[in-house]
Amino acid sequence: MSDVHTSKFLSYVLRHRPDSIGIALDENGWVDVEVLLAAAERHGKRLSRQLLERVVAENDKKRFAFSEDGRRIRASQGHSVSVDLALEPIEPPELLYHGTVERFLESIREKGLVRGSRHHVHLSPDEATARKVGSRRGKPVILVVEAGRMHQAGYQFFRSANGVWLTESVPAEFLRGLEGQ
Ligand code: HQG
Repeated sequence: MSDVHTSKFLSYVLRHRPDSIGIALDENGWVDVEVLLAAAERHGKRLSRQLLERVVAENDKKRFAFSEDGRRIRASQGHSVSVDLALEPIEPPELLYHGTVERFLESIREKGLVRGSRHHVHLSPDEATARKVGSRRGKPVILVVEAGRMHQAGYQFFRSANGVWLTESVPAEFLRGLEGQ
């Protein structure tokens, strides 16, 4: 399998549908590498430990990680299945960014940012990353999130292993447009 195909396959089974190849994730989202390789093979996807290692190391967004002992693998964020990534809440920077598109703005102004089918709302540490996230859906619109003020108000923030900031929701009062956009 190509690296891109492997990354898409891993996203699907490690974030959304482990049951589609008959595996279960543990409560922290890990699965044994040997179990994953055997299950993938049964479902017609021939992977190797070497291919997984390359995808973990080289994936553009570092979507996957091995456990410290190298025996297990998980997605670093983006799950829709229930997992506890055991992330510690940490203090966010004053400002974070969210990339979206025009057609969602009316609803975002009304409801704030909501997590939809994912566990958390995903926020970017910088404008350029937010722009890339928004571009997946069309012409990007960047929203500025007053994360420092949210944190003071008691909202929790987490940072995934690949640097994505996560929070449960962002009420509209903490959002503003990017100046000069
Ligand atoms: C929008 C990718 C209407 C929100 C990326 C977004 C990221 C609302 C979409 C990661 C809304 C959700 C996550 C509201 C939020 N009304 N629309 N109240 N609140 N939205 O894909 O942030 O490739 O679940 O603006 O790089 O786009 O998967 O979230 O457009 O890090 O590794 O609803 O996914 O990473 O879409 O992207 P998503 P996202 P991966």
